Formats: sequence, C-alpha cells, structure tokens
Amino acid sequence: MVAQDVANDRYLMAIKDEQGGQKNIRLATSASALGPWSTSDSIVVGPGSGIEENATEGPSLLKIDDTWFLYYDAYGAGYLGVATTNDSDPTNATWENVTAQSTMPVGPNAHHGTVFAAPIDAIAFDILPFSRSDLSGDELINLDDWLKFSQYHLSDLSELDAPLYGDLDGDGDNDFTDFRTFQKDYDAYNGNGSFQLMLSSLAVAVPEPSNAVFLTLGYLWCFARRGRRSRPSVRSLHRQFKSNRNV
Ligand SMILES: [Ca+2]
Ligand SMILES: [Ca+2]
Repeated sequence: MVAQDVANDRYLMAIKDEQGGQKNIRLATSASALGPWSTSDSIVVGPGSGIEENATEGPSLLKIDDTWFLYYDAYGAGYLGVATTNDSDPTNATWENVTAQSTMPVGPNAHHGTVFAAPIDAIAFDILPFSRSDLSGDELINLDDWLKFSQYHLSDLSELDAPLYGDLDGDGDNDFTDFRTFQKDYDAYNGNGSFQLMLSSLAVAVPEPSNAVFLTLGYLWCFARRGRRSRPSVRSLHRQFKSNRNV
C-alpha cells in the first residue's frame, strides 16, 4: 500500500519482504507514487523486528495527525495488529505495538485489509470503533459520557470496573492519556471541534449542575481567562482540570 509522506516530500510503500524466508514488513520510499522504490533496511514488524517475531504480511499504512499507523496481518501468530510511531522519519523509527489498545477484527476469516481515514458519517459506521468512550452504554458519545468521565478523572479505579469509568487504555486509571483518547473519540464520532463545542455549551446554560458540571465550569472558567492571552494547549487544559479536581 502506498501513502503520501507530506512532511518528507515523498511516498511510502509498506511491503512484505520474503527474501530468505523472512516474511516481515518494511517500508520503501520514492519521490513518485509510481516509483522507482528504495527499500529501507529497518524492519517494522515480523521476524527481525522488536514487535512480532512470527510471519507477517498484508500491511496497510496510514498517517493521522503526527502518528503513522501500520496495520498488519500477523498470520504466523494468528491476529491482526497495528504498530505506531510519531518519528518524523518512519523508515528509521522505533515502532510500538499498540494492538492491545486497539479494536481489531478477530476470527478465522479476518485477514489483511486496507485502512483509510474518512468522516464517520460518510461511511455509515455506528459507534463501534469508538465504543470505549460510550461510558453510559447508550451507543452515543455525548454529554452524559463526558460527565461520567470527568467525575472519575484522576480517581482511583481499583475498586471499580475501570473501563466503565474512563480507563480507556486499560492500564487501571483515568488519567491524561485517557482524557486525550476521550477527546479524540468524541470528535471522531461527533465531528472535529465538537468536544470544544460541548464544553462551551456547558459554560452558558446548565439547569441544575451536578458536582461534575461544577468542576467542568471551573475548568472552562480557567480556560476563558487564559484564552484572553493565548489559546491553551490540550495539555495545559488538562493541568487546569487536574488542579480543579484537587481543590
Ligand atoms: Ca453514551
Ligand atoms: Ca488509563
């Protein structure tokens, strides 16, 4: 599969290399989508990589924001996987196996596949790809889920069924990583910018605010004050949120 590497003014092709019976996946580069191609020495997944030592094939490559995703069929081990890197040069990068944090097709007939980015409403998918952020279980990602997430943000989840209280990456807590994931899922399901719009709507009219809403309002108040000087980053918003929770 060919993907455009805009940052490096080139094209990338994820290939299966079977030389010497290796059956691993590497990246090739070219100035043109039509080639000629130069294959990188670096192995992303498969024998010789640090991610999967069994045979792999069927790669599909995609970049979202600053992250490259390489999906692969680890048919030697019997699963579909995905590895990511944020390196500016993915042909000479350290890749991370994020399969355990992803929702991948399973079953005996799940092989290969091609990935592409598309608006959720354009392909008529339901909530399934983002269902981890549907904390209320109503097959929607909306205000109710945010209120539940924010209520348990930075809380000890050891006595709870953690995924239902905002532990979206399965490491037993509801922290900044989970916050970023919730924000991305919310925007992916409702449209880019919808998370910020939802927060803004809380600032103007909430009939009988719960404790969680009060926290959110405090969060937004800090955001508004800082916004007069400059637009805060997501990380700085989180710091303020964390500060409000500790009051
Ligand atoms: Ca929900
Ligand atoms: Ca977590």
